[in-house]
Formats: sequence, C-alpha cells, structure tokens
Amino acid sequence: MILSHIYIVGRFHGEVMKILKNRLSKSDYQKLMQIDNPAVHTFIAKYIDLCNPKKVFVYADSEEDIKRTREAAIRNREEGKLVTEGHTMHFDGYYDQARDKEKTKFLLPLGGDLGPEINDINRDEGLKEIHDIMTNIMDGHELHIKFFCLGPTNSPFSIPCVQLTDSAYVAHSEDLLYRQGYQEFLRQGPDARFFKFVHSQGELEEAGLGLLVSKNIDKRRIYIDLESDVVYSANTQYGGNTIGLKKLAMRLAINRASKEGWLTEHMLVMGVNGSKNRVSYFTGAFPSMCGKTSTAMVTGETIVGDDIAYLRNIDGKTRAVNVESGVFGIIEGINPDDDPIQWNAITNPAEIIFTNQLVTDNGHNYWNGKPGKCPEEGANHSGEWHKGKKDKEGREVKPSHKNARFTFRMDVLDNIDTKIHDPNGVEVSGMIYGGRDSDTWVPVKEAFDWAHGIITFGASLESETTAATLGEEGVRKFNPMSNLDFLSIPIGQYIKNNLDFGNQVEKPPHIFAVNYFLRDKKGEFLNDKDDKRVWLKWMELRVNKEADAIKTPTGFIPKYTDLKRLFKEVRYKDYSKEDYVKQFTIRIPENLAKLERIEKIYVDRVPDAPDEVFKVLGEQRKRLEEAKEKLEDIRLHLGEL
Ligand code: SPV
Ligand code: MN
Repeated sequence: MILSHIYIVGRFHGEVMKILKNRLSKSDYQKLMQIDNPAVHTFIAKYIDLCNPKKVFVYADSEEDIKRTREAAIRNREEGKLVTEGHTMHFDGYYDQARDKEKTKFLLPLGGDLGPEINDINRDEGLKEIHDIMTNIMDGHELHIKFFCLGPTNSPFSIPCVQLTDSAYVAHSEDLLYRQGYQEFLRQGPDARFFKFVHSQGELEEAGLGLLVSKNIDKRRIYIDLESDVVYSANTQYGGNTIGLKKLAMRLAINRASKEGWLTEHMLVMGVNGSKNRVSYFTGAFPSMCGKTSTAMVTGETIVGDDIAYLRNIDGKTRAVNVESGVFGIIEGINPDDDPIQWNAITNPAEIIFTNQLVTDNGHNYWNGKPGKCPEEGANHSGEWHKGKKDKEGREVKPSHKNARFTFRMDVLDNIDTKIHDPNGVEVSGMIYGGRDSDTWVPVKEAFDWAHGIITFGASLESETTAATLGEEGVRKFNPMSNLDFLSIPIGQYIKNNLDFGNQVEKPPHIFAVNYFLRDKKGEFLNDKDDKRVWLKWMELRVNKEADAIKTPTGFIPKYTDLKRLFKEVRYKDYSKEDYVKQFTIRIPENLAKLERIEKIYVDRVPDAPDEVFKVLGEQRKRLEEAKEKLEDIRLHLGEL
C-alpha cells in the first residue's frame, strides 16, 4: 500500500532500494542488483512490504539453492519423506484439491469484457480485495523468491518469470517443473518482459502426518492482472491454483500470444516414430483427466511435453515447445500394465513429490487403483484414515483423491525426446483434439483441412467433467481446444487466432480428433486404453501421405485394412471387422445433436464468434443430413472394407 502511494508521487526508487536493503541479506541484495531491470526490484519490494514475511531468500539457479528449497519443504512440514529415496508426500487441504474456477478471476478495467464464459472482477475492486487479503499474510513465514523460464532458455519462445511464494512446496514443485531462470534474467536485463507471481498459502493448520495445509479456504483467491502481467494467489496450496508458471502463467501467455500472433495451447507435444527412423511431431489438446499425459507417455514414442505448448510460425513452419520441463500428472489408476513408463518413473528412487495419497506407517504411498492390497489405515489429505471413513458430507473418503498427483522432472523418463530443450522447438506435423465423449465421435478421424479441424474438432470440443476442477462430475461441458478454463481473451478472438495461424504458415499441420471414451449402447467402452498407440501410428502415416482414408461427413476415417495391419504390428492383436464397424460407424443422430448444441453455444454465449464458425458448422450439418438419408449405405460401406 505504502509503495503504490510512493509510486504516484514518483519517489519510489529510493523507497524500493530501502526496503530491499532492510529486508534482504547482503548476498541476496547483490543477487537482485545483478539483474539489470528496475521493474524486477520494484515488484519484489512491493510484495515484501505488503506480505511482510519473517524472512526472505533469493534463489539463483544453483544446485545448492535447489537443495535449499527441497529441505525447506520438509522443515516447514509441507512435505513428509516417504520410504523410497527422493520421494515425499504433500497434502492439500481436504477442500483444496482442485482448481477453483469460481474464485479465479481476471481483473478488468471499467469497460473491459472477455465475454460471458470468462470470470472477471473490476480491476480496482479486485486489486483492493486481494491486497487487503495479502496484507501481512506471510506473517511468520519465509518468502522464497525464485526465477524461472517458460519454454527453453535463450530461445524465441523464452518468457522469464519471477515467483514470490511462502510455500516451499510450490517453490520445490517449480524446481521440478520448470527451467531455472535467474541466468535468463541476467541475459535479458532491461529487455525482459517477464511474468510475475505472488502466492501465499496463508495461515496454516495441521492435517494428516502433521503436515500443514491452508486454513482460510474461504479467502482463497486467484486474481490475474493482464495489464501488469501479475498473478495473485492466496489461501490455497493445490498446484493448479498456486504453481505460478503452470495455469496462472498460461492465462498471461494466451493474452500475450494473441497480441503477437502466436499460440499458447493446453497441449502435449510428442514424437511418433515411423518407418526408417522417421519421427513426426504432434501436439494434442485434451481437457484435464482425458488422457493427455498417458498419450504423451505412450509406449514406443517420445515425449516432449504433456500439458502446455507454445506454437510459433518460424520461417513459415509451425514449431512448438514444451513450456515446462517436468510433469504434474494424475496418479489414480496408474499400474505397470497400462502405464509402464509412468509406473517405472514413480516407483523408483528419484526426486518426486506425491500429493494427496494414503501414507502407511511404514512410509509407503498408496493410490486408488495401485496394484496390491489397499491398506486398512494410514494418513491422507483427510487426516487419519481408515477403510470406510466418511467425510462431513457423509461421502466415503477414498485412500487417495481422484486428482491426486505426482510431480517429477522429465529427465526421470526413459522416453524423453532428444529435442526437448531445442530453442527452436520441434516442427509440428499434426494436431490432435480429444475429449471425454461416450457416444458421438469415432475413435480417430482427420479433418478435411485446417478450418474444418479447428472449428468442428477444436472449437467443438466437449467433455464430460472430471475431478480436476471442483464441482459435479460427468456433465457434458463445452471446452474449446480444452483451453476454456485458461482463456484470457474472448473465445471468438481465440478461435480467430487459431484460424489465422494456420493460414499464415506454409503448410498447416493436419488436424485429428480422437475419442478414447466411446461406449456401445450397453455402456461398455469400445476400446482398450492401449488402442491409442494404433491411432497415433495411423496419424503418422497420414501426415506422411502413406495411408488412404475414407471420407465421411465428419472427416476422414481409417480404412479397416490399415488398422488391421497396425493392430497386428503395434499390439500383436487381431482386429476384427466387427469391432471396426462398431467403432467407426458414424453416429449421425448424435453428431447432428452435437452440432445443434455447439451452434447454440456459439449463438448464445460467444458474441464475437467468427462467421467462419457458422459457415463450417453449416457445411457439416448439410453433409450429415445428406448422409442420414442414406444411412444404410454408410453402414454397408464400412462393413465391406
Ligand atoms: C489440469 O487440470 O489441466 C492440469 C493440472 O494440468 S492443473 O495444474 O490443476 O491445471
Ligand atoms: Mn493441464
């Protein structure tokens, strides 16, 4: 507060230096002064002054500093050691287990409007509220000041970031998930257009194992200021609300990308191996808990990233980087048969933070669906736990939360792609969109062209809700490009940016849609988890023009003969024609119903929808209606192949 006043009267430089000198050790002060960027100093001084921590430490990329954070997380009782070397458990409060969409808001100046789907609050009002909440919020805590880089360092994609947090768990997570960025700040100096994050877990209370969790959940707020590239997060610990560089930075990056003509996407990046050592790169957007990480880590292929990608037009080519360098993945159900790569990574000694799982008294962790017998008792995010425990609402408390996670550096994986840190990223040949869809889309299809893919796949994505956000599960929700939760620009503008991007590169990537969740009329899944390996190989052939396809009203689908061969090669399985027909018959009434829903959403809820959306959806409707007349023929046609 004091500083914003001083700001106005223009004497702030002296005041900034005074605060930093008073509150930092000599060596920390020196570390900051080596960064030739007064805006870094001002931001840090302002929030030291406001949040008023007991002590402050400035980190600068070194191994020793990274170790310091790791130790602080144990010392502060934010993480407890497990029996396997390097493994720790962190708990988030029982009611702090997912992204809080309701309390995540953009601070918008008077007259600002991001459309009806995006949560906002008046900027002055929001700033006042969050500054009030954050006044003295770090009382008794240590403030960790850390520098990171989004995207590879020293690259056209790099965005330096400064994180202020009183949570050593958040700082530790960021050490695992991101590239260190102090050197990047030194390199970019006054030119650094950096993102800023200030987080406090607020007052703490004891949970299971004596670990500490945020107490004042009613004062949980995540406020994003696009004007100054600052994100505020208070009274929460869950990673999606607190790890600044993850979904908080993503919102700032979407806004910046929109102004500069590149894309920030909720996408995996992976290499798919073809014949003769050929590797083709794909990006893939899936809503949370819909198979994004498991696709990125599929056996036989290589991973560049599993969650967030930046895409740029570099010399006419679509190039993508993984913004991160670690994984914050969902642990539920991970087992050695379905997920051998993830299983190996999380069951061997390495630096891994587990969250919100059961810990037994011999220091082992158990998650829902882990092979072996479920322990009878232990401690988890609900406190002491025993089989059959009920919560305040009378619901059974499972050993782990559905959104329980693991966090590790990607270098623990055996299938890491060699280009992960390439400053120019990888060249993208294909983009995949997928959601949780029980009854409409076929397991894999390819768009006719860029606009068809962006509009009828990406912008038409719906997904049945999961435990990654607070609220009811299993409800079909519109989620364009799986990015709706993170959009910081109006939806129509975002779709237009995607359409424009493809028109500006020499040869836009092929666009595909997948559906891992298709069921038959009895409600049985029509595919195995591992079938995605076959779909990826088919896409790899398509982008290299090595497979024909069947044209249907909703896109190109694979030919039976190609899938039969691929199932044999990849999964050593006989793929029956009967299965093919069940999986790939175009469900015309469901597709028409979906079109209707999507068109209505764009009419009612996206005031700035580009005309092209309606044009392309209209063409799709016409094709589907024509096919409806000849439904019998389509079934026969598929059956014959
Ligand atoms: C997601 O929910 O999409 C995640 C985890 O990747 S979170 O950090 O919560 O966003
Ligand atoms: Mn995600």
